[in-house]
Amino acid sequence: MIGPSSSALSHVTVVIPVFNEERSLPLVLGSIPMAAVKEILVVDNGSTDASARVAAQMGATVVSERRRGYGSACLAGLAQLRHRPPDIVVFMDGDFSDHPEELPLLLAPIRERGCDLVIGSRFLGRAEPGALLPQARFGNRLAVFLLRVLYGAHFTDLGPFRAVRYARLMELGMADRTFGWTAEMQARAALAGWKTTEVPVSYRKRVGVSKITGTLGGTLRAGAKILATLFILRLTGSRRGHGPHPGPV
Ligand SMILES: Nc1nc2c(ncn2[C@@H]2O[C@H](COP(=O)(O)OP(=O)(O)O)[C@@H](O)[C@H]2O)c(=O)[nH]1
Ligand SMILES: [Mg+2]
Repeated sequence: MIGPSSSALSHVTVVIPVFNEERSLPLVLGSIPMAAVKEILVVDNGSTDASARVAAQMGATVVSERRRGYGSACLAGLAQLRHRPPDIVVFMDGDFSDHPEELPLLLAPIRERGCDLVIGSRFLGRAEPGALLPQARFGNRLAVFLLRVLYGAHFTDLGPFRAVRYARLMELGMADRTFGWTAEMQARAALAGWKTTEVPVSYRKRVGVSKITGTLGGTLRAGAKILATLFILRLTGSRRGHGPHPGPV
């Protein structure tokens, strides 16, 4: 059933990992182009604010994942979809940094050019001044450099706004439970020989305070995790690998 010509690839589900985003979620959910989307899954990762209630009120399906971490939340969202598999899953953050109305730009290369994964690049697009902190820019640059030299993969960003074929993603063996998730997906996609591309997307200052790149601890932890993910996967990953992840899940 996989392949650009075997279906219209019309079933699109959005997955939004969320930790305490009650203020931004209404804006995010309110600007997703619903004509292009069948379901929105908000994965509440133990929020102590009203994120889950706000999401449910606005018509999203709320999944609760107690194990903390960005990757944990994304994995929980994917697992939830097992019984109603979409053709395409779109990830975006819950902080209203991404521009959800740009979602159709991410779908087009999958539908029209048979791509498996489309990254929304904030570096090819327009990032509002101050939206990407210097440490985030530096970290991204280093990560995409490593993706190029270690994996031969050409990306300009590890952006959170991305579209991917769901069935393919489930075969990829994604395992990272924290902020290595985005880099892991791109590295595994390269190892598996996926057809990938990027489209320019816009990016603005988040609503509320950054929990990751806005703090020293968060930046160091996320940076270290991304680098470790890229090096370890290069050493352990299989070039052909559509198979399961060789390491612990
Ligand atoms: N699931 C999950 N998501 C998180 C966690 N921490 C932050 N996020 C989400 O990850 C996204 C990025 O976090 P953010 O604070 O904006 O970091 P920044 O983009 O580096 O400034 C947002 O949608 C957050 O809600 C966490 O521990 N678990
Ligand atoms: Mg953010």
